[in-house]
Amino acid sequence: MAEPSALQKARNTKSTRLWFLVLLVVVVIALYMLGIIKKGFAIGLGILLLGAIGIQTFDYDLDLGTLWKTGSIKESRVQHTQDGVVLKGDCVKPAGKSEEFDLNCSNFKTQAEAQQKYDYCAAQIAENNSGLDKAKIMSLDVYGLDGNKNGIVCEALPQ
Ligand SMILES: [Ca+2]
Repeated sequence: MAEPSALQKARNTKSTRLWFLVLLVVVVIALYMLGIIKKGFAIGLGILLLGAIGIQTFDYDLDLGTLWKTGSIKESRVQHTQDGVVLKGDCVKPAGKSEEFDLNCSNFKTQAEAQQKYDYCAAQIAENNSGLDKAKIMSLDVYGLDGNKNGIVCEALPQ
């Protein structure tokens, strides 16, 4: 994968994206005040954007296009890892203190269960990141489940 450009880096910075969302809210308000868009539409957009800002301050962003289509926050989550890998939906890494399913080997009963989750998310990552092939995804070990990076996760767990 090529080195991310300065622009890409800026776009991936949490505060940059937060300010971009705030700017969008201001634009929506301005469009409404100028009578360019209708009240209901402005409120709908405003709620979506404020929701995105709220989520932004946690651990992940929302893909507004997906949110618009599915209405599901869970499916619309987007996360950028430190390596610049895009994770989406139920493959985002949970927050540190999150009560939702944490991606540690101790959270799986069997190796097969962990492997299934890993294989599913590895396929998602390949789909959402052009230029990341299977070998590269394996070498990144995004979820920290595969210390020796051989593609077999949680090898200490029972089959
Ligand atoms: Ca392994």
